[in-house]
Amino acid sequence: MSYDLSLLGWHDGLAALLPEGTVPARVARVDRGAAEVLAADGEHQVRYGARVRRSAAADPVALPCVGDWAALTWLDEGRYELAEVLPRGSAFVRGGVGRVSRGGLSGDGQGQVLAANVDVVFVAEPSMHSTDFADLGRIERLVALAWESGGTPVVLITKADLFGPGGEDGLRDLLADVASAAPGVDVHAVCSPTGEGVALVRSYLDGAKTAVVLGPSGAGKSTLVNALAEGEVMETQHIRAADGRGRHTTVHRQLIPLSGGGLVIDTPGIRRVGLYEMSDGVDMVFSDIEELAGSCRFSDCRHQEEPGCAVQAAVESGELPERRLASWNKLQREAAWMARRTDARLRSEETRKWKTIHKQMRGRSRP
Ligand SMILES: Nc1nc2c(ncn2[C@@H]2O[C@H](COP(=O)(O)OP(=O)(O)O)[C@@H](O)[C@H]2O)c(=O)[nH]1
Ligand SMILES: [Mg+2]
Ligand SMILES: [Zn+2]
Repeated sequence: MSYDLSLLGWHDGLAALLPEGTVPARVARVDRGAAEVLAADGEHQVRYGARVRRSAAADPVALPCVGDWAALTWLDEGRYELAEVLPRGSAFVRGGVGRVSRGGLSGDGQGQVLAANVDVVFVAEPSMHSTDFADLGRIERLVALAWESGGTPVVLITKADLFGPGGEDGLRDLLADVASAAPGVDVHAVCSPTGEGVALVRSYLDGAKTAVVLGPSGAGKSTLVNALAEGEVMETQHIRAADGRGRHTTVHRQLIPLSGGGLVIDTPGIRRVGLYEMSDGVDMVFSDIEELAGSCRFSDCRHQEEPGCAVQAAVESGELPERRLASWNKLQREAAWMARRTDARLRSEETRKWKTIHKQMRGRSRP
């Protein structure tokens, strides 16, 4: 299997960055210290060179990740090595996850790159999740991260069929609610098994664009990726027929090239996405609140109990849903907290660095 690099998104701007004597390849998947890459001469399993390992040890953000463009060098022993990660056009970074600390917020201030060089971020949210409707707060959070990544968010309300026959009104209302939770963002209803909306989703990848699909587990992300790829490339969740146990769920992030160009990255459900150095993203998702805030009496209004608050007035008049102001507050606090964590980490790194230098100087001055 060989690849036409231009269908994988390779362009002249990247060619200019490629070190001499190396071969370009796109990272399709990573697995502890090794990557599966797509190159003009086929797929390869490559290990990381010394330079990559060194920079990743200093900062995990430098680790190769799915979607990266890499420079490969051919080793005498007859295999490629991943010598360098080319500068990223965009990166989807999440704060450290899995650690819940004081305040109930997760994150250790260390970012992790989920996907690189992504043009479009599909935020998949099921129209119904057991008995609950789509979670608007989760959409806001992922859309904020998407803006921050440099990609363009598009919200996909999956499993549109769950509204059932005659549910068109309910679905229309839901789409309207989602549209107001993500101003300026395209929102579409999708039902992958019937193919509804799939061609429209595919059109976002025209021109060899790269998309990542985010959303909770069970949203139908892998089913959508299979529909886009017109084949069973990703396993979807189902009860294993043989023993009736276990569910196939996506555990790896994987880049899938589509025939005719364009790529899509499938991801496991993200349970908790911390906001990492988030600033503009939150403002963009809450552009309606930002705009109202311009009419508040005080320029530093926190939209709580201040007199002349245009945001509170909009909540009272019903123009702005109360849920949305609460969500804004939550994400603002979280972003501020993340920023402080990151500052603290940078400070302690700085201190560590100086301690090492001082130790070395002392060592050297000793006779
Ligand atoms: N009713 C319905 N079920 C769907 C749809 N898309 C996916 N599913 C089912 O939802 C389950 C989870 O899908 P999967 O693609 O594995 O979700 P993922 O965890 O987001 O990758 C599977 O049993 C799918 O068959 C849909 O549009 N409608
Ligand atoms: Mg999946
Ligand atoms: Zn205000």
